[in-house]
Amino acid sequence: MLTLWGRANSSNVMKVIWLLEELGLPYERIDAGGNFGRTTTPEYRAMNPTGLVPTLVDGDFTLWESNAILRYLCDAYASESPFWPQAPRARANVDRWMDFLFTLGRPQTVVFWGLVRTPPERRDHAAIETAISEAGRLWSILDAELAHHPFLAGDTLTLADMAYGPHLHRWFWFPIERPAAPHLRAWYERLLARPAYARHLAATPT
Ligand SMILES: N[C@@H](CCC(=O)N[C@@H](CS)C(=O)NCC(=O)O)C(=O)O
Repeated sequence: MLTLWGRANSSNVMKVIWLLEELGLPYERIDAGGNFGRTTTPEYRAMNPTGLVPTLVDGDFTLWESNAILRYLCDAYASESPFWPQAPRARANVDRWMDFLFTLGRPQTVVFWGLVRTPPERRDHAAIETAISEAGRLWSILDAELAHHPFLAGDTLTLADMAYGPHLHRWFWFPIERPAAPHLRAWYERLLARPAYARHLAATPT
């Protein structure tokens, strides 16, 4: 049995849940991080010295870093799956988009923390506005890519879509003005049509 440590409202946990659900793998999830705590205990730190979530335990194997977990699950349990294709160029394309999330994640995190996790009286509106503008510019890069195919890395769902899934929902949920991005919106609607996405990733951000 796989065990996933991490609270269900963490974007990095959500993408792992989504993959587990898409693959139909049995797993147990243990709430940890945020208000649940548990990540400062010596037991948790022995599994994951960063004290962050998620952490995956598979028998005597423990793994942290969400993208590494996604790749491990595909390799170990679904090596023929199109989620992480084996052909070098197709795989590199998926990896490229997963890595680009580190760039987009910077302004997106400022917006998320500013609008969701910070009380209104303590918000840095100038920083939030700058981040909205930068995130919008970066999401537009995905919008342009999605003009050519229905999913981020091609014609089928891959780990690239899963990596962005939580952030995409938040982007459309934020009460902000966004640049027009029809392909991004169509992609979001396409993801919402997947039961696992609708159920686990499209809740109100908290
Ligand atoms: N690069 C790490 C980042 C993990 C991370 O930052 N997790 C956040 C939640 S999204 C966390 O643990 N925050 C502290 C907490 O929840 O207690 C990954 O992708 O797994």
